[in-house]
Amino acid sequence: MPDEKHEHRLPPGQYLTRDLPIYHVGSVPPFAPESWSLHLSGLVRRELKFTHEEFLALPRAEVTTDMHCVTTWSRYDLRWSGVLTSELVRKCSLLPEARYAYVQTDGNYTTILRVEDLKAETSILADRLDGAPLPAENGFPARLVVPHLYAWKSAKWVRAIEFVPDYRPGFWEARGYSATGDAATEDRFGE
Ligand SMILES: Nc1nc2c(c(=O)[nH]1)N[C@H]1C(S)=C(S)[C@@H](COP(=O)(O)O)O[C@H]1N2
Ligand SMILES: [Mo]
Repeated sequence: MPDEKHEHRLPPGQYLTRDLPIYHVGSVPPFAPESWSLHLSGLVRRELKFTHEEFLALPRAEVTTDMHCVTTWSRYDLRWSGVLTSELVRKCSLLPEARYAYVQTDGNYTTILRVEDLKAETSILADRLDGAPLPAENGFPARLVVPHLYAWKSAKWVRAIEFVPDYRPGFWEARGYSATGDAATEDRFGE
């Protein structure tokens, strides 16, 4: 990779790791394909609910991105494939008042992102990693990857995204972490 990019690539306060640590609260939730669904709701013109089969039939894309955990590890060059979140946002057609996306997962984790973070071109709801199905512990069957934000915003086992007008804290945000979580500016903690 080009050397002149390197110093900007590793965000401040991070160190590089070669493996991908598994990091989550609680245990890996079971996946039941028959009852699984992905729900997009809130300030949308079209509320959408996909079965697993329907999710698999959505237009697919691939992105290669870095991951930055707020506990200071960073990992380069993870190759994700799945459905771009910009595509999901387009499909449900947001109302102008939609400013935040509140994300809920199996296992009752929650987080919140700005709508513009989901519209970013490298944000994806992934179900494959490095050419293989995503391992359960990394979020199968659908995990967010929003590479420019600290990875607590990249929720694993996503089941619902609700578009809301105002900020509301998710699991880590309620415990002092940032509403926005921008890794490049070391935006780790909330007010
Ligand atoms: N559902 C859920 N998603 C989650 C978490 C979690 O606790 N629960 N932890 C986040 C954090 S803090 C990190 S660093 C990444 C780790 O992703 P990985 O285990 O695939 O490396 O998952 C994020 N997504
Ligand atoms: Mo993390």
